[in-house]
Amino acid sequence: MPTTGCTSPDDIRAAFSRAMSAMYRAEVPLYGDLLELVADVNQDTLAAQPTLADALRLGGDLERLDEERHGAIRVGTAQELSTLARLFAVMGMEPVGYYDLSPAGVPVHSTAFRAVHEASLRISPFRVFTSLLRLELIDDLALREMAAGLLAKRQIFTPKALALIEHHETQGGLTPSQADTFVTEALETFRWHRQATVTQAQYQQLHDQHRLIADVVAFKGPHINHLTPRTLDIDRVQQQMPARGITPKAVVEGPPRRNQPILLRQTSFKALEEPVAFADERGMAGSHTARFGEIEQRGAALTQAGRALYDQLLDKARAGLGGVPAERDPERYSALLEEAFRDFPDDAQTMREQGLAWFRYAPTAKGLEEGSRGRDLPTLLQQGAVQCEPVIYEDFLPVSAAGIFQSNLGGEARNEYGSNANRAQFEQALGRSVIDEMSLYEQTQLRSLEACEAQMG
Ligand code: OOG
Ligand code: NI
Repeated sequence: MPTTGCTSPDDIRAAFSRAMSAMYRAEVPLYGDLLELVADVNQDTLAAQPTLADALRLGGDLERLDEERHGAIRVGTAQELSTLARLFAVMGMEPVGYYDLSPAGVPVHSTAFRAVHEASLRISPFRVFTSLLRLELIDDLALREMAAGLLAKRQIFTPKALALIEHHETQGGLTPSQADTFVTEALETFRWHRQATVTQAQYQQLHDQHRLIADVVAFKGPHINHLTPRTLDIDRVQQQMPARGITPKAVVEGPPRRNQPILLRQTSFKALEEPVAFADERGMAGSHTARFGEIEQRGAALTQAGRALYDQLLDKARAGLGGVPAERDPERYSALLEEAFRDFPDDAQTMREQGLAWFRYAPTAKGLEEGSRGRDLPTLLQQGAVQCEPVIYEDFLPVSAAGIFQSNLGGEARNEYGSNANRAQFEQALGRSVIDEMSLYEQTQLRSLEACEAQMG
């Protein structure tokens, strides 16, 4: 717990998320257009579906809807990653989950920094998908050394940010004015730099190895590469994007459209080609393509059993493509997905009965009046004394993330790095272990049941 007189980490995170959004909006105006579209669609959806509004209110999701966004960055060294972990800790964000992107031909592994308690998530669900470049997967030794050398020379944090991180660690918090300074200083790490740190020739070498390597290595810092607002109807946003001058990728990643949304559906607009200046005087002005926009629709967090079923059905749908990339035949992929997911129950009650999703329980007015009277949970639910809503999924999906990476790296799946998960190595770089997301959902469900018990006796 923060010392008295300190700004709570949740409030620092909320302020940081707003500051980041404002910065990105100024840097990438198309993101602002996307925000407006999402806000319009959310409003229409809530107006058309009052029960959805009620469900969101119960879960504490309604007030946070406009606050909701995630971002992504890519860093180059263990030192950068572990310092980021300390920076995010000031804002109450911890590393949750391990994602291996190597099977998709992207030489990184990742985690998501986010708040872990439902009370904190309610204040600000801001999350950052954070990837660490894996130079060890690059065969070209000379290139690997050049990249490592460039990374060793840069400092992605400002001296003031570093000092405030340390202050937070030793004093247990930041005063309001320190918190303000921290937000401003931390933001610098995520800012776009037009000026590359490499010569044009070096950039080309890095880029030819993998566009992602140039993106991580050739600049002063890990610019935020996208920010993602949460929509209540992703298909509608996808459909309306072109009319607002935004070109979406062809396929929405994740599960198909359902009555009861599950996990996470995502789509993005193509990365922009932006002017950059190289370090050599003779070097001509060039361009770099990295930053994009994304939207997401979040649904129920699944239990291990639910997730296993999801993975199985997704595999089935993808196998049906017979090696043709989904982006090349979106209609067919969408049909395959619909078909495969017929085997996933599409209503909250069945999902609950089959143990496929996590739920948050709350007594109804009737239940509060009556008390539990020794009834068990199914009876209380059936008699309307307790209500429940699925816990919202707060994390990411590796196959979807790979699809987002690829569409913005301008390529299709390559399989040159094999399947190369190495969680232990990632955690060593991070300086701590990542949290298992399932345990977090389980705790949220448990706390809601305990609260029911306490209120109903
Ligand atoms: C991250 C891509 C993954 C998501 O939402 O799954 C991602 C990146 O491009 O750095 O953002
Ligand atoms: Ni994303």
